[in-house]
Amino acid sequence: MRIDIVTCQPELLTSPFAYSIVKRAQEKGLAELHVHDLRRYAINKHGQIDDYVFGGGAGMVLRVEPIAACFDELMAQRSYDAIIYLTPDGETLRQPLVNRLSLGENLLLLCGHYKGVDERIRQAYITHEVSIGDYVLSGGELGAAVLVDAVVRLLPGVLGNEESALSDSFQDNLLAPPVYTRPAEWRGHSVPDILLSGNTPRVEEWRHEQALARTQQRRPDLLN
Ligand code: 6GU
Repeated sequence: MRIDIVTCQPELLTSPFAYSIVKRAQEKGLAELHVHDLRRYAINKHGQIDDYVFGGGAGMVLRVEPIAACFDELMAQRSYDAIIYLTPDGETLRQPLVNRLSLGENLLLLCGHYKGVDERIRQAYITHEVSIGDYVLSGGELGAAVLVDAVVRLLPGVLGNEESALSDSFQDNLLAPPVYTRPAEWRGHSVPDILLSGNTPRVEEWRHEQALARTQQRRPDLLN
């Protein structure tokens, strides 16, 4: 999968992709990430990309021309399965949407900033508007990093068998069960006996019960 990310703060998107699973996915050639600095498409030599909001009010809005110039250049080179605008008024990102996006070949992400982008960009180019939760961030970059991480780890070959995404919380609408490692006893707190029993079917049964109980307690909304 190739993911292009258009932003006016490219520095915010360097470290999120330089570690761990997303880094490994790139090294294996399973994900190709490209961050594009909107400033390179500025309308004048002062590097202008935004402007005052028509009708008055505080804050600046990203102008159409830099975004259109950048998008047109990218879209002339390949077709995109989704063109996603990261914005607090978008659809809340949940696992089913992540799963669907992970099936694409090329994704194009646009990070909003300040008061947002000119509405005409949304109408002309954007196929999906995505929020990562009900709070306001300074820009779409952290949302883009979250989306990329969630999508890339699902690409075939990225996770090893033992880290398989199939056992993730949310993949089956259940939270993950508790896990333990050595030592079997710590400050008087011991690991549940069943996990030391070697009885795999009973362990799986216990994990399912724990997942259900935890979901019932913490996220009953997931059980409908
Ligand atoms: Cl994607 N962007 C911004 N600016 N704020 C957000 C968000 C995104 N998701 C939640 N809040």
